[in-house]
Amino acid sequence: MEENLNTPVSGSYDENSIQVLEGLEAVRKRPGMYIGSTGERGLHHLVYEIVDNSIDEALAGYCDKITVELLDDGIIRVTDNGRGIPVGINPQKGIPTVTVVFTILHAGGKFGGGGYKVSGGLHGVGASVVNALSSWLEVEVSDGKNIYKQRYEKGNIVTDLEIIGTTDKTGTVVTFKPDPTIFTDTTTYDYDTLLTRLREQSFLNAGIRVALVDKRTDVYEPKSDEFYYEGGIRSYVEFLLEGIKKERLNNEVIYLSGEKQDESAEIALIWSTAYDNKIMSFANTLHTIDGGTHEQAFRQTVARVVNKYAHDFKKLKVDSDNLKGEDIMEGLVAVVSVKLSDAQFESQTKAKLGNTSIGTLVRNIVNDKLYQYLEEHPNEAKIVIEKAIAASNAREAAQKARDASRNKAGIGGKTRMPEKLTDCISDDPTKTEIFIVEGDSAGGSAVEGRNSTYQAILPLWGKMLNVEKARDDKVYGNDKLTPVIVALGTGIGENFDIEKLRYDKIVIMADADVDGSHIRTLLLTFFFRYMPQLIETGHIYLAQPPLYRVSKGKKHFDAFTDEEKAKYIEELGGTADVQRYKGLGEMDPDQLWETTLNPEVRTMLRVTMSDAALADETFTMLMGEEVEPRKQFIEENAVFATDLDI
Ligand code: TSJ
Repeated sequence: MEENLNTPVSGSYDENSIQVLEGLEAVRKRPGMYIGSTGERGLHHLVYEIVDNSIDEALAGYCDKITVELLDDGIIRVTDNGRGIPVGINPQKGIPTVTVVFTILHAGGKFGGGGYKVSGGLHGVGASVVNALSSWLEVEVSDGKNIYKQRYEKGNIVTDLEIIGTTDKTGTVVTFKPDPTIFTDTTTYDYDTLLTRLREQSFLNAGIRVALVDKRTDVYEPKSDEFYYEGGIRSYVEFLLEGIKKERLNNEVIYLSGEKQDESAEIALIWSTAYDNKIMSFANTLHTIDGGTHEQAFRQTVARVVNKYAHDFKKLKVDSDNLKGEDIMEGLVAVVSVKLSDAQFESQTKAKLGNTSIGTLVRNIVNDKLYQYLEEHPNEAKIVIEKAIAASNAREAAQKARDASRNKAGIGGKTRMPEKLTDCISDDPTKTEIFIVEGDSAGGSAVEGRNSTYQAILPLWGKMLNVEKARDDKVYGNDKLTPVIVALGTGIGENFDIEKLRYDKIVIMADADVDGSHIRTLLLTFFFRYMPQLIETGHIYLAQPPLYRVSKGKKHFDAFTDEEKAKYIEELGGTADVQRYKGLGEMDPDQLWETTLNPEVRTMLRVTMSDAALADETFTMLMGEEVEPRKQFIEENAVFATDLDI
């Protein structure tokens, strides 16, 4: 049949089209049934619904560019360079296929071709729903010869499918305006919401170019983004890793995949230095926010494989010990993407996958291929296991501390303070100071030398710790830190409440030697992980006991560094008596007051978040097996703090 410009492709409408209109009327009556909600989510869902069709065309291998444009007046335009929706007459309906797509409910997938086979949940309900919920919608199809166009209003056909021009290109353009009488909350699209979703789709469908262009003149500056990820979900994991700003523990993203019958699974993962995990799962490119069989299988099997490897290669101290799943998951960044023909979605939000067979597939892939990866990368395996052990120790320490801070209430509901705390007289938390002191003897001098009105002293350990003898996890894992938590009064973790802080300044007072550095690392790590707000609000300080006293006659200076010592000697005419201060434990109370406690003369360093983060890194590293590098590291990093505060 010869088709001319502006000639209807089909004749006027018969009983079929009346049926059509009835179908879409149901969508307008109960929109929530078809798109979940008529709020902001539903509004955005319209775009995804259209874009999904272009992605299907890309997956079928006929399209490599999709563009989404935001236009004024709430109008959206989606363009692809696929084959174009077929314009020929559909034999069953007697009208053009493209018209079927837009006017008959659930038309998607029912009309031949390679696309549309993946659908589930709200996905794939199709273009007709979008059409029904739009004030108007226009489709333009280029088939390499002609450009066809049809217009609809509220789902009703208002123009026949007409040829409006000629072209040597192929593709589909759909332009629509969501109906404000349906989307009563808002008809304003959020650029970033669309951006996130389109980026996600680009990751999950490697090699497709997706552009988002904001052309609205009324509200925003014009802006645009374009995605193209050759690496697929590997790129996704890299992207997530960048987002959390943590270091990687594996050299590269681990990629596992497999398929069986009509099911396939792809997994990309990497461990990082983060304390939580980020595991994103997808079924047929839909984000399964509530997880499901595929995600659960992944989590369980990663834990099982790491444990099995740790046992097989004797990486755990006690044979019977198993690392907990949550500790193995710490720092894990992963994307699990499965494809299956008959996806079953559970839960209210339809965002949880229910198919059991896909769980089996994921389990088999992770069991075989992750184990193999660990075998082939023993250094990475070691780091992953050490990280899990560190997580386990930290978790246990936190639990103990939490228990301690819950059981602390004494008579009359007043908190019973730790026995070792010598408190100050004032209870004005804007003026008081607490010195956390290393060792009992230093504690004794500090108690005598302090200003008892506003300075409290808490000795931490009975005797100095020896780095080589006391494993960090032992120190960290027992309840030695409980008195600190109780004395501060704030509680820790999610129970932390800065309003309950009992002191203005929390001063860590330890020697400038290896043991002192060790204690600073432990305390800073603890504050960083469980009371970061104390650091953020500038309450944590490091006392700076001087290293030398430089004196000549009646004049004397305290020097905190070798450079300072040299400077003072110079100032005193080139010769002076130099006395090296011994440890805090050997200072008498007056000396301690004069050099370290007295606000008039002392030097203290206020700890910043980056200091504490560094301590935390150090700590994680200290969890390692070998003593020598640990000791060396401590010596090289004996000083942490920066901001001077006198
Ligand atoms: F469905 C829709 F209207 F929402 C929509 C579909 C919107 C947009 C922007 C694009 C598309 C779309 C559909 N792009 N490409 C296609 N391809 C087909 O519909 C198509 C073309 C040819 C054949 C074939 O078997 O020859 C099969 C199909 C499914």
